[in-house]
Amino acid sequence: MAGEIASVGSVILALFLAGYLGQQYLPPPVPKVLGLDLGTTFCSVGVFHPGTGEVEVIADNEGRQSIPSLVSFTATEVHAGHEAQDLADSNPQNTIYDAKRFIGKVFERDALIQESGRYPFQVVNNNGSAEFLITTNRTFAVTPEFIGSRLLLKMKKMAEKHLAVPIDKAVISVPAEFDEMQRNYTVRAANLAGLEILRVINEPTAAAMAYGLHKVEVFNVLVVDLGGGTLDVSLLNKQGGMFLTRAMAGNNKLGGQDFSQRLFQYVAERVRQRHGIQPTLKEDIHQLRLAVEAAKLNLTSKPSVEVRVPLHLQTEEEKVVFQELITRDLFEDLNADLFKKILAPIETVLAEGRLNKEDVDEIVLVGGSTRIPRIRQIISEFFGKEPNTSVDPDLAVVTGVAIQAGIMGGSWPLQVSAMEIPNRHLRKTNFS
Ligand SMILES: *[C@@H]1O[C@H](CO)[C@@H](O)[C@H](O)[C@H]1NC(C)=O
Ligand SMILES: *[C@@H]1O[C@H](CO)[C@@H](O)[C@H](O)[C@H]1NC(C)=O
Ligand SMILES: *[C@@H]1O[C@H](CO)[C@@H](O)[C@H](O)[C@H]1NC(C)=O
Ligand SMILES: *[C@@H]1O[C@H](CO)[C@@H](O)[C@H](O)[C@H]1NC(C)=O
Ligand SMILES: CC(=O)N[C@H]1CO[C@H](CO)[C@@H](O)[C@@H]1O
Repeated sequence: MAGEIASVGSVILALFLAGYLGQQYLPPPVPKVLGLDLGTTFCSVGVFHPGTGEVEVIADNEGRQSIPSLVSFTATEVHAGHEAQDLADSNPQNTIYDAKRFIGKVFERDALIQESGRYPFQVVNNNGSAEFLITTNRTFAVTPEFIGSRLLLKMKKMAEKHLAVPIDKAVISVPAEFDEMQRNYTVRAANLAGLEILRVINEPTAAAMAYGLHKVEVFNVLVVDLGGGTLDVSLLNKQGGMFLTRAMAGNNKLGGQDFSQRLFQYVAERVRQRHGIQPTLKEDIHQLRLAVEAAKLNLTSKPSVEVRVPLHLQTEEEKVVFQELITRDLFEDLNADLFKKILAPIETVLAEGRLNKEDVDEIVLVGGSTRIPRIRQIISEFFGKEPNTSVDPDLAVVTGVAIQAGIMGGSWPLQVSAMEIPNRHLRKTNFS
């Protein structure tokens, strides 16, 4: 008996020692909180690694660090991200995108009808809130927050698979202009995905944090976010180490899609001049749009690109090859008036914040369209200084959210929990 007790005691002692010694050889601590960027067109998830102090934006099996914000319903399954995008052409009425534009919003009756006209899926009015009508082998309505939850669930699973631990806590970003209800419904989307939200932070604040601006001496930060369809400009003020949004302005009808459209119109006209016929076949238009999009992206790094597109035009069997050299100068000329529109909201936030442009300490660029060299030039000429561009503009927000997640997870040297002072009385000025 005494022997047994002694051996139990030594087992406990051995376990204790193993635990103690093991601590020194333990793998680095694993992130406990996710950073989520639930964007209108793309979503990303990142974590802060306490061991290395680095942010990692988590990639899927194919190395992609963002998933498209699409959810597609079939009779048997709900698909999110790239899988949903693959179904968009064959299942357009059940493939929902842009759900973020509807989340937590109460619409006037006419506004909702106007909104819904532009989508291939059906938007229905549930007492002022939008819902999407899905028809597979049965018909049902889903809410914008349900769509959000499927995207968040997908990212949660990507992160858990990559880190090999379950995670049920997160920080999430929202547009600075989101009101309390939109924030609440975004949190609800995360809750539906099995995530507890520790903090909601504004996207421009997150972008500023991605550049480490929470750690350096700056007072005024201007964030320009130019995405596929919208421009958002925010003026942030740092007070006692925390960011306060001082002013917001934007243009919700200006973005990369508009720049592509100008190039598309030009290319379509060149097809007509060369081949005597306007491209009207669906397949031709699709191919031209893909080529225009690729050319636009390439013109960011090259002064010119050769576009080559086989087209049917009219003839059923034979294709003609449309070929054209597109220069960056041409692309800039086609969009000159649109590019100039970027300055109006910038001037507005400076005026509302009662600042001169010289008072802006740092300029942060977010969104894929800020890669366009001419846009960077317009901004740097206006301020007489270079914007901060070292972080990938598509990943700046998720990077900052992951830093905030690291802070919330306690893996931060500073004893702080928040980087933002909420501003409930702010209104956004919209040009468009
Ligand atoms: C719809 O189709 C799926 C798979 O084919 C089936 O499991 C389900 O029972 C069907 N539902 C209805 C309402 O017919
Ligand atoms: C519809 O919304 C209004 C205000 O937003 C609310 O007072 C009312 O109870 C709602 N009705 C239903 C049926 O949910
Ligand atoms: C948002 O959620 C909070 C906490 O759950 C609640 O107190 C508040 O009333 C909600 N606000 C709106 C506008 O839904
Ligand atoms: C542009 O770049 C992509 C890859 O980044 C490439 O596949 C494509 O052929 C390039 N050229 C044009 C004319 O778009
Ligand atoms: C032009 C530029 O890169 N500016 C700043 C970007 O942000 C860092 C802070 O992390 C500054 O030190 C750079 O000067």
